[in-house]
Amino acid sequence: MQKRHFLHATALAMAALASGHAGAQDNRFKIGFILPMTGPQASTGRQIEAGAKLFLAEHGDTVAGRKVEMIVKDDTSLPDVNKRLAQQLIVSDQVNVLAGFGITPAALATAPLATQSKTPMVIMSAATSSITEASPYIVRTSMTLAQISSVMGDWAPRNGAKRVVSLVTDYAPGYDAEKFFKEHLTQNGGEVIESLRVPLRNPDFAPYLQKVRDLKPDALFVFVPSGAGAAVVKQFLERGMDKAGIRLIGTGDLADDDQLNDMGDGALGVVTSFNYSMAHPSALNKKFVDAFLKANKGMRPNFQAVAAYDGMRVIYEALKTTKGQGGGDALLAAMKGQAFESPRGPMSIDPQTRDVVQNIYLRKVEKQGGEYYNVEFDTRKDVKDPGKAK
Ligand code: VNL
Repeated sequence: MQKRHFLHATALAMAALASGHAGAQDNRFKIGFILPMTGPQASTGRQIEAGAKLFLAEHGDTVAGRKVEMIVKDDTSLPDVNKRLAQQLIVSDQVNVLAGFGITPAALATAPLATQSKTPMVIMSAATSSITEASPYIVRTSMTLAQISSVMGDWAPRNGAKRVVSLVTDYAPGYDAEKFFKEHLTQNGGEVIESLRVPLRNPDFAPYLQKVRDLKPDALFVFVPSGAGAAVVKQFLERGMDKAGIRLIGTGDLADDDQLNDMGDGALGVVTSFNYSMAHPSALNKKFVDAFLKANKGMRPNFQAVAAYDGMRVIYEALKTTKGQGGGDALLAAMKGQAFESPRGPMSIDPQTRDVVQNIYLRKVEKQGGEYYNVEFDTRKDVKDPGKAK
C-alpha cells in the first residue's frame, strides 16, 4: 500500500513536470472536467458542460497560441470515482487544469491530487466553504452556502419570518447553510425552532414536512442541492403548508431556474437568496441567456452554467497573462485577483482565499409572459465567503 501511494505520487509529480515542458512540442491546452453526467446530479453536469461549451464557442479555441480542448469525464454522481478519474486526467491525459465538480465530496476527493501534481482546479458547483482550504491549487467560481444563507438569515426576521424551521440536505454544504442561516437569523432577533436534515441519497421529504407542519413556524428555510428543489416544492404544496400560513424560503438551489417552469404556480412568491438569476437585468446576461437557450434547445441556464462560463473566462485570462507558457503555479497566480462582469453581475477571485466574491440577491418567484422567474428585488454587494476558518 505504502509503495503504491509512492508510485502514484511520483507519477503525479512527473505529470506536473511534463505539462510544464509540454509547450514546445504539444500546442494543446487541456481542461479536464469531472462532472456528474448521469445519476441523481446529472442536471448539474449538463448545465456545467453547456456553460463551458458556450464560452468556448463564443471565444474560440485558440488562446495565446494554445489550442484549448475540453475533456469530460462522468463521475456518475459517485464522489468515490473522482480520485481515479482525476488520476487518469493528470497522468494519462496530462491536463493543464481540472474543472467542474458537482458536489462537495467529489471536490474534496480530488483536492490532494491537485496539490501533488500542481494542477489548478476550478470549482464550478460544489459550495462548502472549506473546499478552497483543501488545496492551494483550488479556485472557485460558483458560490458558498455560507455566502448565500447568511444573507437570507439577515433578511427573513426583518420581513415577518421570525420563528423558522430549517431543512437541509445532510452533508457538508447543508451544515454550512444551517449554521450561517441560524447565526444571522438569531443576530437579527429571529429563532430557529428546529433544524432538520434529510439524506442526500433518495430523499423522502414527506416525514420532515409533516413535522414542519405540526410545528407551525412562520417560515421553512430550505437548502437542497440543485435538482432536488422541485420535489420539495411539490410536497410542500401537497401538504397544504402554504395554506397553513407557512412561508417557503431558502437558498436559490430550491427555486433553480432549470426546474422553475416545472413547479408551476405553487412556486409563486417563494423568496430565495442567490448569486444568479436568469432574469438578472443586465445587457450581458440577456446576451448570455439568449445564446444559451439557442445552443441548448431551449434548456434554461442556471447558476452552475454561469459558474462554468465564468470559470472558462478565468482559465482563458490566465492563459493570456502567462502567454500560453505557464505551468500550474503561474496559471494559478494569474487566476488570483481576476475581476470582471459576469452574467450574474460583478465578480472577482479573492487573491487570499481563491474564493468567489460576488453580489448576493434576494429574489421572488414571479410569472412573466407565461414563464416563471426569480425576480431580484434587493442586492447585497461584493459578499466574501464568511465561512473561512479564522
Ligand atoms: C453543492 C452545493 C451541490 C449546492 C449543489 O448542487 C448545490 C455541494 C449539485 O457543495 O455539494 O446546488
